[in-house]
Amino acid sequence: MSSGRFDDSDFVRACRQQPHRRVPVWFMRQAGRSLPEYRSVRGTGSILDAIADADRAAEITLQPVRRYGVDAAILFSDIVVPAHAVGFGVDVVPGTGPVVEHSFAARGDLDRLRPLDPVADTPYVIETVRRAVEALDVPLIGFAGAPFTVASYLVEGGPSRHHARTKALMVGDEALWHELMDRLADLAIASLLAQVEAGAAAVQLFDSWAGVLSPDQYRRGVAPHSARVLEAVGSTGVPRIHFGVGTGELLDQMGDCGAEVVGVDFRVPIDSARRRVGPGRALQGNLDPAVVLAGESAACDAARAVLAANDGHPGFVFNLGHGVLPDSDPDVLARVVQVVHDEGRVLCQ
Ligand code: 1CP
Repeated sequence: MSSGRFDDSDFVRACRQQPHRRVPVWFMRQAGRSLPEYRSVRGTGSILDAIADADRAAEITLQPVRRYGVDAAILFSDIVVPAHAVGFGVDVVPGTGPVVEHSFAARGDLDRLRPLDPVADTPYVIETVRRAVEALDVPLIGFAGAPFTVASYLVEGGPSRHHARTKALMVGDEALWHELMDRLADLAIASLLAQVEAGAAAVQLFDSWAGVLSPDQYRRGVAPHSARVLEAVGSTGVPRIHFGVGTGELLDQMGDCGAEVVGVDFRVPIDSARRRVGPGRALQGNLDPAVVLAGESAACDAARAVLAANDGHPGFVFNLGHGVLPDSDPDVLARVVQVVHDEGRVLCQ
């Protein structure tokens, strides 16, 4: 399989480091609270209800493409959907994020993580992908949470700053840790394969919280599992993006996990990230989302600095260094898209 009718899109070609017309751009969390049209269809209550409603979820997926003219859409869903769907007992609380009823603490909790059957357990995800792809004229990015980041919610019971219990399990009971990571890798693989089958033209593996780990912890406890997920999706032929926050010291290892594209947060300039990741991988990033709050001129200047640090390299997808902040002005983001499209250079090698 390949990215099908989107093989010639700027986004897919940039992921593959092939010559293309303009620097592609999309934003993590481009759908969401910063958009008035999102707030008007989102409804109240758990986001899981909106995700389970394919009509609403497909509409929310399309909104940022209409609004910003970005080069890719991202599926409206959440990283905890597979764990929720197999009955682990996780909800997403408005204003907080994922919250787990009984956190993962002992071997017996593995039984609460049976394999995911995407058709039976998450038919709404497949339906949302199908509907969105039918309506879109840019590629749709499917996604999953990487095993470590999903594990951090299941073990901590909710959002956490230090991820201390998760790290303690990782180093204190390695056997159980690897079994937990295996189960979560299986969930991610099943979910990603189903999304690609339904029409996603690329996938992103979100390891948002991997930056709390030392290089050695990452090597022993995390990298093999993320690599297994990425490798399993490799058979589909769609580009794979591997993203984390605060991962400056892990970029070399993340680049070795098999993805075509490595996501870079705002802490590491694109040129130094390229040296750390090495040749053969495209990069995605890395405008600081906070700069968007500083207004149009500051945001556009910072976007130009990101473009300058990339210096025309064809293996580059413009994005934020993390997700759009809820208070962002959509007009500023729209201007950033224009600047990237008008001023970004793509030098053919
Ligand atoms: O309406 C709401 O309830 C608002 C918040 C929200 C949204 C818009 C949550 C709760 N999830 C989502 C959708 C979502 N989540 C998307 C699709 C939208 C898009 O990107 O345009 C995606 C890709 C995610 C992925 C996700 N969920 C990640 C990885 C990306 C990242 O930002 O690092 C993570 C860590 C989550 C967990 C999560 N879900 C929601 C919140 C507030 C959080 C973070 C909580 C925390 O700080 O730990």
